[in-house]
This record gives sequence, structure tokens and C-alpha cells, in this order.
Amino acid sequence: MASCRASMIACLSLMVVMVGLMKGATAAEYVVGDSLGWTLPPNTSFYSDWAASKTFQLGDVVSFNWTGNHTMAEATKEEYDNCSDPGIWSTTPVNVNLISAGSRYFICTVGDHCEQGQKVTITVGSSSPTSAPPPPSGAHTTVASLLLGLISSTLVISFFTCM
Ligand SMILES: [Cu+2]
Repeated sequence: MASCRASMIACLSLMVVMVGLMKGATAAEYVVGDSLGWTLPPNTSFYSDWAASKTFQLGDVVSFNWTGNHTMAEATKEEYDNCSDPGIWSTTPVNVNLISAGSRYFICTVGDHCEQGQKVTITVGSSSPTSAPPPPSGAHTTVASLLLGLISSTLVISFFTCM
């Protein structure tokens, strides 16, 4: 049954392509502070402005990179607001995977860096009314998921037909 095998191979290749498309559509990597990186900012609103200019989605990665004497610590909202040291911090570079919705708080624990604005809130799936509408990649992913489901069921059917 050569034609049977050929159609199965075609389905499998399509699946691989679809999975690749879905990954491409969902995952984005953001470097905190862009070219400035994670350091003492020029003003206290620098990192909140930076975060406000992005739309973070589930599956995205936020990357903290720096040189010199800094740390990156994930804090509670209270620790973030008061610039108090959570006690556990990381050294450069740190990649944070955004695997859940909601807000996460990051600060530098060195000296008064946090007070000077080296702190950032990353919010995934913001429900705030000022947030921008979701980018078309969301719809793209939904279509990809539907197609993937269709292709995999075709594959299963052709598999049993071939037997
Ligand atoms: Cu610092």
C-alpha cells in the first residue's frame, strides 16, 4: 500500500510544519530595557515605560542581562513596592519563562538601585482597560491548532485504513 504510506508521510510532515508555526507564533523573547539592559536607568519610570511598550503573552521569555554589580530578584508586590530584598537573587543572565497569567515583580537588590528605578513589573494577559488589543498571532495560533487537530485525526484514520 504505497499510496497509503505516502499519505501518512504527507500528514506527518504537515504536522511538523504546523507545530513549528505554532511555536513561532507564540514564543517571543524580550530583553529587559532593550539595548540598555538591566542596570541603573536614566529615570525612575524607564522600566515601567519599557514594560508598557510590550505585550507579554504566555510562553514568552523575558531576559535580564547586565554587566557590573547588579542582581535580579523576583519579589512579591509588597517587596517590590518597598524595595525590600527578597533574599534570593540571580546573577546575569537570567531568562524568565512566562508560564502563567498575572503580574511578576523583579528588582535589583544592590544598594539603592531599586529606589532609583531598577525594578520592573511583567504582566501577562493584562485585563487593564488601557492595554492594547491582542496581536493577530493569537488568532493565528487558534487556526493552527484547529488545522493540527484536523491533520492528526486524518493521520489516525489513514493509519487504521492502512492496517
Ligand atoms: Cu543594580
